[in-house]
Amino acid sequence: MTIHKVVAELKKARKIAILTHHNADLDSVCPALVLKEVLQNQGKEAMVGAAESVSKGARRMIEGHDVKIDPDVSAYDLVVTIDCASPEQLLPIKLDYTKLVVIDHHQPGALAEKAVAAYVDSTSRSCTQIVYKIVKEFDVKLTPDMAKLLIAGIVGDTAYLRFADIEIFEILIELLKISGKKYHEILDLLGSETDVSERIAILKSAKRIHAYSVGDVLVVFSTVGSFEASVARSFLKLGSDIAIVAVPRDGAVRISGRMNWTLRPKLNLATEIFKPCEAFIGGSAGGHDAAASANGTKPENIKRTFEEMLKLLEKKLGAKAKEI
Ligand SMILES: [Mn+2]
Repeated sequence: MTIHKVVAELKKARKIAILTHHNADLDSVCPALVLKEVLQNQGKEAMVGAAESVSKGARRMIEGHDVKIDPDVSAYDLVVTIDCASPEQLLPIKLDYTKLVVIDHHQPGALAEKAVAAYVDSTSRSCTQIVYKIVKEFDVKLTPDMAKLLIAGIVGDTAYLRFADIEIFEILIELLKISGKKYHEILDLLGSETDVSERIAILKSAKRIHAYSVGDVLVVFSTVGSFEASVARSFLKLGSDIAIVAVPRDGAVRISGRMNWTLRPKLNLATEIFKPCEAFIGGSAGGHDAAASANGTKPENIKRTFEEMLKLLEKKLGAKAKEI
């Protein structure tokens, strides 16, 4: 899996659809828009689409740009997915794997396996820096708007550079110069008050918490109607070390997990806790060591899934769970 195979496919194609996952975040939709513009500059037809919706946090940053929701991509000769590991994250968009190229930084999932070309680097802190490298393979000059979008994508997936590595800082120096903006001006564009509906979701979910101590690790489980990632992050701020939040839907379930960064040497949330539960939720799981997600078709199994996850945590952490 090399970057060159992906670049070769992009250069060959004439009409390209670039797709991002449900509730598209900064690290998916911003680089997608940059890649689109670069391809258009090469005389190609290109479009960006998101499955279901674009996240609130990203909408402000991409104002004035065109992102199609659940587009029909059957007429495109190449479909590129950005920041997606599993096909469920792209539903209801129908994919033709014979035209699929995957660019991602999660643990390699079902999408990359089936694609004609894939570049998946799970050591990369953001998908945006991978797209930056791909864009560099084309003979283009980045515009201030492209630079701004790339900075936003990187900042979005590194918790405001908290998890940035040297490569990211090097890229950022170049991008900030091109953008003509000061770093705080970009942060201002990103920062927005948490919406009241999101705060209500957090409080409602807090009322439904089941909390456990597993040795000295505090774990909470809950359910919510939406904003599950934001809810899980809030529970970490409340004091838990691991927060797992499920969204039951009609015939579908999404689960989001967040873990305190300091537990990384002991535990990989995506591969050791979420992945083994795929059968219970009837779907697939993926993500990173400290942030995982799962999509499935069995909302009736949420309780069983939580029980199984707790058992796995007990095993991994070598302690019995006690309800708090
Ligand atoms: Mn990402």
